[in-house]
Amino acid sequence: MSTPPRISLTRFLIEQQRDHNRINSDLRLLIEVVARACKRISIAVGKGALGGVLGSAGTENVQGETQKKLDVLSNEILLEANEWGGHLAALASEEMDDPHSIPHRYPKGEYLLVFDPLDGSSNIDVNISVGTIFSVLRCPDGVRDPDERAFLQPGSRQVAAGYAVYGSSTVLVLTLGDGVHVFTLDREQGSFILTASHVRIPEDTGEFAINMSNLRHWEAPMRRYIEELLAGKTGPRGRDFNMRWVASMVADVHRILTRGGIFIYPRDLKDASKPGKLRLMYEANPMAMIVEQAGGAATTGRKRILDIEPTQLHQRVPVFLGSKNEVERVTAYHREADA
Ligand code: AHM
Ligand code: MG
Repeated sequence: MSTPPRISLTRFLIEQQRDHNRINSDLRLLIEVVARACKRISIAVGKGALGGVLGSAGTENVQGETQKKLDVLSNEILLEANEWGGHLAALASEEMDDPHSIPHRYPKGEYLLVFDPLDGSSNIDVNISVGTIFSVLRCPDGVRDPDERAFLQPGSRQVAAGYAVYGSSTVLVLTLGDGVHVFTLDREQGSFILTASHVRIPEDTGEFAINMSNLRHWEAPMRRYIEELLAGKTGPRGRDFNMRWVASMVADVHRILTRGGIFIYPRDLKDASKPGKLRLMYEANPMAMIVEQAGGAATTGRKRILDIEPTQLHQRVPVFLGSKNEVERVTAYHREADA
């Protein structure tokens, strides 16, 4: 019996372009460059204390969160890798107040890249999985110098989305709008190898992921949903549910992609100015595209995430995503309560 060929990310992308006409050479280059940057970030994360990269950078980002050294370093790696290739019109990131223009000395391309360079950064110093999340949009026609407005497009217009998890192995998950594909980093060879194609999230699940410490701040339909899960076999659901919370969205979403589950970061009433914790453009939208492409669902509890018309680069949204039947149930509870 012959072993199946090892398909590298490079080969996968070339075949997507040549055989399926799904991407052009600029988008192929863009994905390759992001993947290369993720390899560098993976190496920096893997060195841990030996690399001198743990701890706080002593600065704050636009959302008033303290930046870790690795947040700053990962942002620089992604910027530097993507500036000069000619495939981008501009970049934006969780760690930068405003979009970053392509320096005039380099050519400009037709795509916009927006990313969370190191998601789950509260886990960096304790050796728990962190990751990178990215979303690719097209620069609107006729816009030469894109500012924040160019990025404010609904998630349904993403042309690609993905994330990397820096865990016990490094994986890169990618969608180009035709299913979800998983690549695992072969550390000896330094290349991402396709290890799962057209991944599907089971429609039913017995696992939920949420930060339970916020329970007292949740809205009524949200409490109803979780109380029913917690009641288990003897409650209205008639079966037991299990809970997992890594506090790294990339790791929690990756578990859901692998074996199902529902991930929730709901709106809470702790701070009325913040409709949720997670950011639409570089957390919710790319993850929603991936989850939908894998047969799951992603809503704010009230509407589809990918249909939101963004108003700000750093805006926050409630996030409910994963196994379809659970996401639909909790969304129905919110709609019933509103009616
Ligand atoms: P970050 O982008 O600053 O790391 O914040 C996002 C993270 C998510 O990865 C994770 O799901 C959530 O924040 C964890 O929040 P909490 O600290 O409430 O558990
Ligand atoms: Mg994040």
